[in-house]
Amino acid sequence: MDNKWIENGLENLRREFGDEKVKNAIEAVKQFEVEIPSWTLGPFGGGRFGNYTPPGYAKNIEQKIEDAAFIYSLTGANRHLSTHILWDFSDDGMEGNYKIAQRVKTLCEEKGLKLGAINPTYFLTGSEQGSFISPSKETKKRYMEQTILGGKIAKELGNGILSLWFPDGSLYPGQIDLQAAYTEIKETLKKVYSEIPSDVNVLVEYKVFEPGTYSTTIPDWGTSYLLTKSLGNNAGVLIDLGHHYHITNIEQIVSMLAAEKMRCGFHFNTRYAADDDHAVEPNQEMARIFYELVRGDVVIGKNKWAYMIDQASGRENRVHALLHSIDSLQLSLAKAVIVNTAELENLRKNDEVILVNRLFNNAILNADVRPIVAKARWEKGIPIDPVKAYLDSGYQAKIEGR
Ligand code: PSV
Ligand code: MN
Repeated sequence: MDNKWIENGLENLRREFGDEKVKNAIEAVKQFEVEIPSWTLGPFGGGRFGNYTPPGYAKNIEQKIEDAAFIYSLTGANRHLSTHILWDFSDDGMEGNYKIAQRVKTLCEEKGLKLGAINPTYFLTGSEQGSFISPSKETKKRYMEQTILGGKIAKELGNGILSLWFPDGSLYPGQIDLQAAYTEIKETLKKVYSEIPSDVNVLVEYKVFEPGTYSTTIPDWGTSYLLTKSLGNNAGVLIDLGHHYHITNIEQIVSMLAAEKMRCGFHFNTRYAADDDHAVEPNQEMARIFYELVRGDVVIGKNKWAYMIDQASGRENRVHALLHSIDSLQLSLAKAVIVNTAELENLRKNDEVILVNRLFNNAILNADVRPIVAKARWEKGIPIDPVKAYLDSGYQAKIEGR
């Protein structure tokens, strides 16, 4: 990848998609921001393969921040670090602690990072019967308090984003009262929302299974939508790619939420079987999702949604996998931006069913947009190939000695 390769590539793309589209794609890639989660850098996801954890994984919050800052120095895209309250801001894994959050914020700032989305942790000790639907009053109270604390941290120390994912659900038909569970989570959410600063963007994530195998209390985007609508204007749906049944048209979910002008969020990853949480690949589905995000004008600018990579690298080195994911997201974004929308409209008007699909896929599937992403990086003054820069840097050997 040298300058000549970039310029020749850009020339080909300009010829096919036009100067304006290519310029816009470079700009979009430069501006796109995505958070990485602290827990992906740590031992999270281990336990399989005889407790194998990839060499060099971060053993404490300082190391997580060090790795995130290294990734940021190569990508310029992940200024914010997303944190989980009971993993990152707790002494005992039971309660959150504001003072620890303050310390983590300071540590982030010392490395040029910022605190990103705050995630209350509802799925550790004591959550076997759920969190907000737990029959144990103490458990439920503890989780409600943690949520309110999360709202305060998001507002005062973070970037105003609070992401909620609940493990509530059931394993067997008849185990819980499904209607009561829905009502309980709805009413409890309303109570905590009223105590969260009104400008905090509260995102409610859904998941069709896990840990519930028969039911989860918030199984799909419709449920999330109903719940967040009942809360207020600053609540929105959080989509995670791996949380759907197979073949779900996820980009259509994006299109509807964008059309509703809801402030939402997206957790990126790749899945083959279920919620695999693999690193992001630049596949067609991802590019189609980005097409709808771009179409909804929620990727950059004042209406942008909250974006995070939610992956757990079981085999692959953490830093390597996250760099690969950011690269994949930028490629997918570039493909989405260069779609020839004017010609798409013309073909639609003429009901050219096949031609419209071919035109769409010229960008989404066939275009080599690597020169766009490389140019964006070159203009930002960062390595044009961050994965190679990491491999050449000796950073992996360094962290394996930590
Ligand atoms: C749940 O599977 C999830 O997607 C939620 O976003 C959690 O916060 C995250 O993964 C980590 O467990
Ligand atoms: Mn998620």
